[in-house]
Amino acid sequence: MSIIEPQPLVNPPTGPLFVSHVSHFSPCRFSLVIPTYNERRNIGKIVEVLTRILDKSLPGDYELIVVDDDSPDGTWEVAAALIPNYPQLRVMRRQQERGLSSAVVRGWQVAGGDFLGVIDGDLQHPPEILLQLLRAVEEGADLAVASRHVDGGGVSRWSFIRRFLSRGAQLLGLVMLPGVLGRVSDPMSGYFVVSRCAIAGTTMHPVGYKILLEVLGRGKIREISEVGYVFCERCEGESKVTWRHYLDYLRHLWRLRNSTEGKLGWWNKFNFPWQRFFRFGVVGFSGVFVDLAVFHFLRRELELGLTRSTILSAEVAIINNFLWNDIWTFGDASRYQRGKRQRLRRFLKFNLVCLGGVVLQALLVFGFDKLGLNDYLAKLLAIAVVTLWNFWINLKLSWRVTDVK
Ligand SMILES: Nc1nc2c(ncn2[C@@H]2O[C@H](COP(=O)(O)OP(=O)(O)OP(=O)(O)O)[C@@H](O)[C@H]2O)c(=O)[nH]1
Ligand SMILES: [Mg+2]
Repeated sequence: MSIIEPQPLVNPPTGPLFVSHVSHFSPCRFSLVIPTYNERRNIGKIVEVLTRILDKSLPGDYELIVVDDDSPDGTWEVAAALIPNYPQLRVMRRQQERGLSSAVVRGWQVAGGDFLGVIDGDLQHPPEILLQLLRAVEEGADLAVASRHVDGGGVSRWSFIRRFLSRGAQLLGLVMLPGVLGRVSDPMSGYFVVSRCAIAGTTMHPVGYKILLEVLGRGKIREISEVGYVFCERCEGESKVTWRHYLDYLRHLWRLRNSTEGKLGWWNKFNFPWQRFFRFGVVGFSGVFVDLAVFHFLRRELELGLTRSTILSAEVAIINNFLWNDIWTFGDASRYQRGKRQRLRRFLKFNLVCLGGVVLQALLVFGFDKLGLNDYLAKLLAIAVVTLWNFWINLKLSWRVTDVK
């Protein structure tokens, strides 16, 4: 009869969520944290795949750290039983704390790596691109993010509601914390590698799921790289995402925004692209004339009705603005997204953002009017706010201009 020896687990650190400059644990090149909760059916597979990949490129110079929050399905136990076959594997069982983001930081706190990473334990993040992320930080990036919103990226079979919520959450973040979320195309990603020195010495205060926000908001991140990936469907186990996580996300944004570091970070990092904004304004101004000219032609020459003429002329103006913005305002970004499909997507997004702008304008005029402002002043103010909205959201969501090198 063989007796399975209980494997020693890593003690969870306590106190502030703080990664030190110099690790007190066995040094290595790369430490990858795998946060888990009820992933007993996935853990063996992911450890096997990651080990196969990392053994080839970093033999003996990496570690996998499973941080499990005392899963009722005994994930930590299953993971610990793998240790004899996987010498690079370490397992932490947390019983006093819970939560994905804090689990990641606790894992990094016991890590010995110069580069620190995180990957989901449910195989939804393709391990195949891990080496690309690692290479990017080795070549000098402070942070390398796996993104669903760049070339080669996407989601496999998300429902409309989930896509909508994900984009809505990003939009809200772009408005509340432009200098943080606007830096990458996929701030919601939970798959990335960061260099230790970029986050060392900073106390983290994450809430909920989005640890990348914390790293972007509080870390010393100068150079960023992105690698496209497709977020796969879960094959085993269940998602832990609930409505509470959306509330956590709001609390997290609010906390980051209000924290001193967050505020400083906001101003320091918020490098408003004035030149681009000027071009966007010029293009928008040209659109007014296109709109009026087409409106005149439709009404006088074709004798179309008022509503049809208004809608058609507005759409022609939108097409005019889109083309100029694509060639001129955001020409540098378009050059990297040349395909017909990509251009069509940009155009549809541009339309949607403009439509959102019209609704926003109506709401603002109504609000300013209630505050007792003169009609014309209310309209002018609303136009100014909506121009900023159109510019910023198009910059980040349609043309995806980020800090990424
Ligand atoms: N340690 C720890 N890990 C967690 C916790 N919640 C989720 N995880 C792990 O974090 C990873 C992502 O969680 P998921 O629930 O799969 O979230 P998701 O991938 O964003 O969403 P789905 O597509 O719905 O699966 C998985 O490996 C989970 O097991 C937690 O509270 N503590
Ligand atoms: Mg998942």
